[in-house]
Amino acid sequence: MADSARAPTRPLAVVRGACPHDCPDTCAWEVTVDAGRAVGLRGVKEHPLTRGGLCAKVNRFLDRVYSPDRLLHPLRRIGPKGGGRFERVTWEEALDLVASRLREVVDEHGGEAVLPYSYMGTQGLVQGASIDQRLFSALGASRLVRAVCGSAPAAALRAVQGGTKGMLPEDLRHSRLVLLWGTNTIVTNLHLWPFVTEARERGAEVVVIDPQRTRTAAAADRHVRPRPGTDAALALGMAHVILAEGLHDADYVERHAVSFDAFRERAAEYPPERAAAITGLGEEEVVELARLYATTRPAAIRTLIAIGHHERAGDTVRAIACLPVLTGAWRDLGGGLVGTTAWAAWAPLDLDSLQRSDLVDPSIREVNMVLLGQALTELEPPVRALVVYNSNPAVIAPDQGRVLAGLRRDDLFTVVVEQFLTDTATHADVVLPATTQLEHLDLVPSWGSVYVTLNRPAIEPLGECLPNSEIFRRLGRRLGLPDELFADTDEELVRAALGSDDPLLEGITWERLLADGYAKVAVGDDWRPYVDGGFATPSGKAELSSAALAEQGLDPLPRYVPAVEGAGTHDPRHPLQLLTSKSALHFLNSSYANLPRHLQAEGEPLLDLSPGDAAARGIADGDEVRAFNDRGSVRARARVGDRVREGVVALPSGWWPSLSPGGTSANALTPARLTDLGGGAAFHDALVEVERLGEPS
Ligand SMILES: Nc1nc2c(c(=O)[nH]1)N[C@H]1C(S)=C(S)[C@@H](COP(=O)(O)OP(=O)(O)OC[C@H]3O[C@@H](n4cnc5c(=O)[nH]c(N)nc54)[C@H](O)[C@@H]3O)O[C@H]1N2
Ligand SMILES: Nc1nc2c(c(=O)[nH]1)N[C@H]1C(S)=C(S)[C@@H](COP(=O)(O)OP(=O)(O)OC[C@H]3O[C@@H](n4cnc5c(=O)[nH]c(N)nc54)[C@H](O)[C@@H]3O)O[C@H]1N2
Ligand SMILES: [Mo]
Repeated sequence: MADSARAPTRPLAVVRGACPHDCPDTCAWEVTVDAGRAVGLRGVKEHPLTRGGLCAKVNRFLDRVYSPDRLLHPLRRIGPKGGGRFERVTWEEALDLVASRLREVVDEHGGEAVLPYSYMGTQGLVQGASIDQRLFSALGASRLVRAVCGSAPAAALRAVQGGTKGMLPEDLRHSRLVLLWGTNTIVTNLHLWPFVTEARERGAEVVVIDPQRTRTAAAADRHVRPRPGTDAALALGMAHVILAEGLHDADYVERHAVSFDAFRERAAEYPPERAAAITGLGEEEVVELARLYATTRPAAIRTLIAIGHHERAGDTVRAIACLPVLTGAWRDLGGGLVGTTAWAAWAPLDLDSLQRSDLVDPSIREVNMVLLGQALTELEPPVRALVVYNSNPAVIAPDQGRVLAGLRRDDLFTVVVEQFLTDTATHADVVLPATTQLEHLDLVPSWGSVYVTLNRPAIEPLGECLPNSEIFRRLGRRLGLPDELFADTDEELVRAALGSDDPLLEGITWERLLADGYAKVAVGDDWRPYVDGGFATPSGKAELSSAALAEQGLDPLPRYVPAVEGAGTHDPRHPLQLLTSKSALHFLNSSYANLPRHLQAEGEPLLDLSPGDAAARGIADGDEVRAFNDRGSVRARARVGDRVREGVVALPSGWWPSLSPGGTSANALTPARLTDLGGGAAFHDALVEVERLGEPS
């Protein structure tokens, strides 16, 4: 951190960049550099979302960069997998070893025996979606389906709206009613909160719909607490009231929606008493929320990712997306629905050139990252080589026990490209050290803002670290793959991404980004994407009943269906619904969960449970407890109180098993089960029992 007491004897350099994290905010930052060392980091003041402030995690990003635990040299494992014993090797040795083993696997078993596994350790396109993709496509490796995060909500919105296009996040400032539906804005999307506050100052009411009393729920005007996984029933119950009381916008529906009658019949199946029975809310609560929503204008719904982490996520998000169509909320600036913004600040970039999508062979098998445990232990023909980068599956993938069993396979050759010796990296045969955002160039798109940001390197790479792009370039050449795939420099890759002719990117050039650091996509001032219809469905209208889903043999209308394990399921051995949200303010998924100051700020993993559920199990606040089901067991300290509703318990996600009390963490309990749409992960449909450990306190 900058030391204000020290008077610099030379001018400090200030370098603009972008926070690399998988977070909706995509902050623009400024790094202060003194004699080659980063000494300060702050948010860019005039950036309309960053507003000069970062967050609890990233304020200490320099701890991450200069951590004594940074990987600085290539390593080769010398002990058992997971044991953490490695020896230093040169880049030459490491890359020769990796290339020769991958070549062997491909020659003997075909490219599909290689599985690349990555997610969004960095959102940057150069370090996350460029040379790496070219290499694995050219090798004919199994194709990873990267569906662990927002794929279910996206698929649901495509069914109703034809795409994910929606309100601009900053237009929440114009709303008179904001429903934060299954999202913990203050913790997971901090830089959106000022717009919510601004709306409130102008008289808006803020409602949080969340089974947990989060920081955001505590700060709202109203907190609605359904049972997890029952929101489809809530939304359909609201639709029932809206239609029964004639509060819908008949003109908007008539002109811009299809299948109104079929939808009306479906909604009729969810009178408030039924919606209340399913959700565990009061009947009056459902009625009031429906009236409030339908009679306040502009009315906005903010959804993000968590409601997509349920088995019936598709039904849920479809039901929710029908509401602004019914009420015509889309007519207003500040009305409608705001989900992710990848349609604006990600998809328009020229990803095809970056990744060379032309090299993708669609006949090669796909492996959904959600099912990694299964892929490593059961899939035929087997995965024989695994290359992990930008992700830490030992922590973040569901069914941790199975994932770790796969990673421990002695016949699996594993390469991990990392900044730290994570719980995944300890299982690698070869670990390759990667640069951090301060040390490499990148172009950072966004899924939560409508800005594109350039990240310029501020310092030289530490130790022998290399950017992912360079590691994959060297590896690709060593594998004897066509040289032309690896010829582009990082700057050329950024320029290629910007080379798209999408009108949203108009005026966003390399030169402009060099000068300003970031740029807003061309969305215009009065962004009301569906004010005159214009939905991107085949019918051109909002599909309250989806023709595309009917074609796939699915119920074209949204409905509430109990989960296989979760909402509406009765399992006397495991009666509690478990949520494993991103409640750790100082972690970003599993990142930072190994750094002393971040860990210290979090304390220890706490299991939230309600007073009734605690009493029934003889558990007092502060007791050591164990949550368990047939997949695993996790130790934590009980926090008894009002944070969760009865029947629900919660553990924070992100803790590394190796740094957790019982050697396992939240995902030891979660199922590797796919969502109804989009192939997402049903993390939050897990049932557990909880018991006290040791003597009563
Ligand atoms: N501090 C911090 N910020 C982050 C992250 C992080 O790890 N740490 N991760 C980033 C990433 S990758 C993502 S995807 C986003 C996610 O952002 P969010 O989707 O906002 O985050 P979650 O914590 O997954 O879930 C938010 C809330 O949804 C509630 N919820 C769960 N199930 C249900 C349900 O069935 N119905 C309703 N109504 N609510 C439900 C949970 O109780 C939780 O409080 O956050 C990003 N920001
Ligand atoms: N139980 C439960 N599980 C969850 C979730 C949940 O809510 N509950 N959320 C899910 C969601 S929404 C998501 S998005 C995933 C997130 O899962 P991941 O994308 O795996 O996220 P991280 O845990 O942050 O791991 C990213 C890793 O990338 C590394 N990294 C960062 N930058 C670079 C780089 O430039 N090069 C290389 N080589 N490595 C780099 C970091 O050091 C870190 O170890 O987790 C999912 N898992
Ligand atoms: Mo995510």
